[in-house]
Amino acid sequence: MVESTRHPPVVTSRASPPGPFRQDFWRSPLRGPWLSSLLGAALMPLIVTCAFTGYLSHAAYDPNLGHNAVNPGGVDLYFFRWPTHPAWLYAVTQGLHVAAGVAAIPLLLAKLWAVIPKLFEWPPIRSIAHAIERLSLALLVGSGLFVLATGLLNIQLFYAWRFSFVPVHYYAAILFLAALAFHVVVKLPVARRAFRERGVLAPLRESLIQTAPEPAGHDTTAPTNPGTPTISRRGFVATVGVATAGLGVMAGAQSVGGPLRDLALLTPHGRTRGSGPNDFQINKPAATVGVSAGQTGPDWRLVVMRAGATPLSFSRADLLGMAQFTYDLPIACVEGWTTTQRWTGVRLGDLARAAGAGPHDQVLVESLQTGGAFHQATLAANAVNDSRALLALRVNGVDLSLDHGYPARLIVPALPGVHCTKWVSRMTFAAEA
Ligand SMILES: Nc1nc2c(c(=O)[nH]1)N[C@H]1C(S)=C(S)[C@@H](COP(=O)(O)O)O[C@H]1N2
Ligand SMILES: [Mo]
Repeated sequence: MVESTRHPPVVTSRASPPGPFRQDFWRSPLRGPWLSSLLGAALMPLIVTCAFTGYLSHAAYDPNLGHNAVNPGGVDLYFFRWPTHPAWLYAVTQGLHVAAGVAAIPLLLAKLWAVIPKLFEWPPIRSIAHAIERLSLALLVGSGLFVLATGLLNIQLFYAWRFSFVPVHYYAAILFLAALAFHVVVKLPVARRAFRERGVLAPLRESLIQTAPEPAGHDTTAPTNPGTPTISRRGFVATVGVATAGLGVMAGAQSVGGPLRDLALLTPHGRTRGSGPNDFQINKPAATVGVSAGQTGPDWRLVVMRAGATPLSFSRADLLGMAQFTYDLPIACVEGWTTTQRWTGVRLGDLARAAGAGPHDQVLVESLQTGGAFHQATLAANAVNDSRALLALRVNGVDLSLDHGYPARLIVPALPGVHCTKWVSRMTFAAEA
């Protein structure tokens, strides 16, 4: 028998167990290198967006926020200081991160469906090269699903695990990107050939009747025993595309206001609670973190000091007696939701001067809340010195509600929501390291 070099005949090992391990088990005529390549190519811009905005998010978390930012081995991988202009910067980068990640889910599932015969290859290992390829695919798929799943659970506020989300999501993403780079290098020739032979988009012009299987061969996902198509490639790709766009819009809508906001159907912070001045999204209500009205009553004092110097103490009336400023600023959460409100309060710069802090001082802000990752935050000097950075006392013309941080909370332009500490009790200025 003469083997064709282009499509050598399928060698189904006699030892191959029945069912999915037999290549003729997988019958969809849609599967093949062209479909896998198209879905892979479509995933790339979403993955690049997630990777880039994820990196930016870690940069925005700097400086050290209660050890939440990831600085491997203490090495600062962020070669720039996160700016405080424009105020909506983090709302955009993190909104994109979450929208692109959510939009990738249907595409990734479709891609996995397209290549699933590879999972059941028999014999499982044919050579050392084959073993390396399969191991890299296991890493790629495993880390990819893990990064998406942890991200998805995080934006649903579901923390039913014991590890800390930030470093785990971060390192899994690095593993994924490394495995992806390897995969792209290995598969680029396959994709090139599929697109050259079939056209990049030409198969999308075929109707159901014209839908023919890709040629089967050794080491391909194209079926050796194709069934009759029940959907055209165009129909399949359009279905996945609509799911991708729809989920992306629903996730992205929580980063915008106005009527589009109502499209944020699948995320807990999508909708507002009512029409009152304090009825916007709440990340953690006071009761859930153990902050009570008793602690925030008339006896509450804000302690402000420069490290090592005599502490100053302010009552809420003292703070209201200082110069008040009002700005429209967003809270932009790492979970990909944003809400812009009108905040009124004291400039951080004025508190810094009152404490005798220098122009290059950072500030450690601590909350009445005792536990939890966000009971404190450190702001860099550029945030302290931004004239719109406030210790807010009021919102939309009324006192802050307890859930939004009464008696006083931080609101800082362009920083992640985690830096907007609620129920502030102490601010300590110190020179930046
Ligand atoms: N003390 C304290 N401050 C906090 C938090 C917290 O859990 N505890 N959550 C932060 C996070 S993650 C966000 S997104 C904002 C949300 O503010 P909101 O609850 O007023 O909407 O508050 C920040 N301030
Ligand atoms: Mo947040």
